[in-house]
Amino acid sequence: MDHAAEAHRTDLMTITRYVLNEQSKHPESRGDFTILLNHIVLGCKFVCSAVNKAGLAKLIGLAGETNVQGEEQKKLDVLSNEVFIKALVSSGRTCILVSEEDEEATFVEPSKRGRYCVVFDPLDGSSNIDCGVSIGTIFGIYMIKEGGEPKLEDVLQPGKNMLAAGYCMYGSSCTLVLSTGSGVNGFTLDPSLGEFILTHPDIKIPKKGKKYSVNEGNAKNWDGPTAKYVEKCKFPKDGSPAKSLRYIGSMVADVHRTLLYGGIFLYPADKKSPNGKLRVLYEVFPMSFLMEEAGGQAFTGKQRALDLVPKQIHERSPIFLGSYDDVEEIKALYAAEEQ
Ligand code: FBP
Repeated sequence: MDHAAEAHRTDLMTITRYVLNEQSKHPESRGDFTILLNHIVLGCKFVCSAVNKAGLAKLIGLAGETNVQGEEQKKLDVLSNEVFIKALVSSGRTCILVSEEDEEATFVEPSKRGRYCVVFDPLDGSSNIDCGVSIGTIFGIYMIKEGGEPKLEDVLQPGKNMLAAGYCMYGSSCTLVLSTGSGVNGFTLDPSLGEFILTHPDIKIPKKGKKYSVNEGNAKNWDGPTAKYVEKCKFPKDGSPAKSLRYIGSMVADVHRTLLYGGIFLYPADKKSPNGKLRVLYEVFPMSFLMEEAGGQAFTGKQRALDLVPKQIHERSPIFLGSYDDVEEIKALYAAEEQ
């Protein structure tokens, strides 16, 4: 018997054990973050099981309501949002919740309040729900000042002030990718144990990639630098091989592939959507936080994405994120445009 392999196989690094280890590095910590994260993990497990059995449980299709973005809500959108709101409030560690599905921020009642603000997209990639293509949950965590009365400004902060961010992808396997500000780690749900096990330790995105990910259907509305960049991906003039296009249409899935394989994901502004499509607080910021923690970059076309200061909770922003060198190329094209 290969005892080393056996020892490794039986030495289960669950996400809770991982976060407790991280917590032990902060003697001042009271364990609140670990408790909060466990409630987020519970929400992800619930949504994972609901997504897996959606077709069987009649959870496919529309809920008959429209969200603040003017999008028709899917049954799974509404269910996921409800599960996360209840899990986060019942953690007793949150004070403000911002969800893609709710017009207003939720201020937790004082008796159940804690110091964390959670911004989240309960189910990202709605257009792919009914056809069983990978979708996900995205979240970011801020903390309010000690003893402060929670106010909206506590979430309208630059992304660089986030304490932690992550996403959970519901695909061929269920993978939760998390950063608490010291690197990025991926955990895969072992359905037989009901536990997220560390499978992708210390993820580092390759410095340069062979793939680009964008909805080319919007090409006619793109600005100069974006059009030039995608042209360069397809027809490089420096003798390097052309990049391959990969676009799933679920940000979680497209960013997950980009994080592991390298390359670039972009949802630029265009004449139709002058501020792009993706939302700053619960899509752009968490993914940019993870990308920088993994050695990549995230750029808005004007600035470092994490330096943005949102003015309202559902604000949108263009985004270019991925391998360091690939994002450098698009930054150079925008800089040239400025001159
Ligand atoms: P929601 O599904 O949560 O609204 O997210 C937006 C999203 O689906 C992203 O996941 C994805 O990257 C993008 O929109 C796809 O947009 P498009 O269909 O315009 O390419």
